[in-house]
Amino acid sequence: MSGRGALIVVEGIDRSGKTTQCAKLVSALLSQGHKVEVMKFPDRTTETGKMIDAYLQRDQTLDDHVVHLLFSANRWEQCSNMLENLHKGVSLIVDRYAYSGAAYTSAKQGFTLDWCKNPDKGLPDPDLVLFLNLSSKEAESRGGYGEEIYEKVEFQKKVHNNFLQLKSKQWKVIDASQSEENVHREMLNNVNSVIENVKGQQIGKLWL
Ligand code: 2DT
Repeated sequence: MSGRGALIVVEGIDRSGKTTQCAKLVSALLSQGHKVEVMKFPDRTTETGKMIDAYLQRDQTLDDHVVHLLFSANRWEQCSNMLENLHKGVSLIVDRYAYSGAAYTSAKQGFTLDWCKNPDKGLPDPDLVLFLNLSSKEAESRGGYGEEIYEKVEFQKKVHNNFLQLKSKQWKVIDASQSEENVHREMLNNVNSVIENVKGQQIGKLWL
């Protein structure tokens, strides 16, 4: 049966394995014959993405509110493209989404989760959020964080707590400390059933 594609988001703190798992998921789905595309936020190639990249690499100082709104704008830029693909029956595997937006900014002083969620309200609502759950300590032990602005264990700990506050009914929490293959299998099982189930369903609006 044809129908719309599923919007699948993969979330987690830095080093939880998102990018590796997204790639494995896409190749497994393609070999099963599904139409699928992978996306990543921030998309560092657009104008907003270049500003975000400069900020993350500490080449440019920006007000924290501005950074937050840039991350959100970077998603809205892709909104019509995402809807078009979903309606064409293409499933999207998205490496980070608005949950990262809210979880990271609200780990900064003076930001509430509620304020952080606002600019992303109305984006396409994911059919499934796979949260790769790993403590900040375990993540750090995977070879240490890099040089970017958020890559500090104390900050990641706050981000992890914030993510858990954003859990909703579409979330599946995956134990990311398992072997790469076990994480993959668990993710693929969840994705396969969601792709089948959403075919006749409308696309919702996030946080509305
Ligand atoms: P990557 O290491 O995955 O490229 O992410 N971030 C991401 C935010 O602060 N807000 C957002 O909306 C998104 C999508 C997480 C780069 C960093 O950007 C953070 C890590």
